[in-house]
Amino acid sequence: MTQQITLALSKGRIFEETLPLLEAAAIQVLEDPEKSRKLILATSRPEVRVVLVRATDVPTYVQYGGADIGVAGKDSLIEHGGQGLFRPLDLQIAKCRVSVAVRADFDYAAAVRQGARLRVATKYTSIARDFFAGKGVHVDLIKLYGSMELAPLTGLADAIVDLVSTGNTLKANHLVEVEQIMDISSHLVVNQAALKLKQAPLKRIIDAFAGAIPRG
Ligand code: PRT
Ligand code: MG
Repeated sequence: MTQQITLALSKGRIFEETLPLLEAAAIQVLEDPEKSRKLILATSRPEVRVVLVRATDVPTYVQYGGADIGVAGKDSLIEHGGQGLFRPLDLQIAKCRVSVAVRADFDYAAAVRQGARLRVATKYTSIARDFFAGKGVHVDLIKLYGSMELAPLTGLADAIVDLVSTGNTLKANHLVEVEQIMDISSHLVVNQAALKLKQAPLKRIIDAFAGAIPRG
């Protein structure tokens, strides 16, 4: 009996950048998620299907076995905590960094030096809490789910912790990057029980991905 494999991906950059890796595993996704409203996509391999979930939900799907395997940003993995996940590969895709940014007219260095309490808005509360605790900077964290760039512009916060790739979004909103917290890329995550029960088909996918990871 062939074992069914469910792969969790998010639409957008992770989906796009995972396609060449799937290609290396001889798996073609048969539908374009930008054109279809379907959340379950068939592939050229009848035993493999792709489920589309929010980027931040990929670790949760894989943890509880809603998917056997998934691709998730290190940012999402840290915020999730990683329980129940085996993380065999850094795929070196969807790269960016987590940074602290403030309004161009806000003196971040002075605020930190003076020991002021910083108001920091972010979707990444776990990363932000650890980072500022490590620096001995007191922060009030404000949890947001999107459009972080707006927070310093409206007076909601002094600073944001967000993902940056080209820096264009910060620039367009008159924000400046004042600290780089960590580099981010996407990782392959596997459900720990599935790894034992579906070892052979999962190992084939992991090995094919490993051989196709982009360099640099
Ligand atoms: O969009 P949605 O709210 O559904 O979820 P999401 O934003 O978490 O998902 P998605 O698909 O946008 O991102 C998925 C993953 O891609 C993230 O978890 C990261 O690991 C990775 N990634 C890589 C990025 C970026 N680069 C990135 N630039 N995720 C988001 N961005 C955003 C960033 O938040 C900011 O708004 O792009 C903007 C900055 O880009 P630049 O190029 O202007 O600096
Ligand atoms: Mg997004």
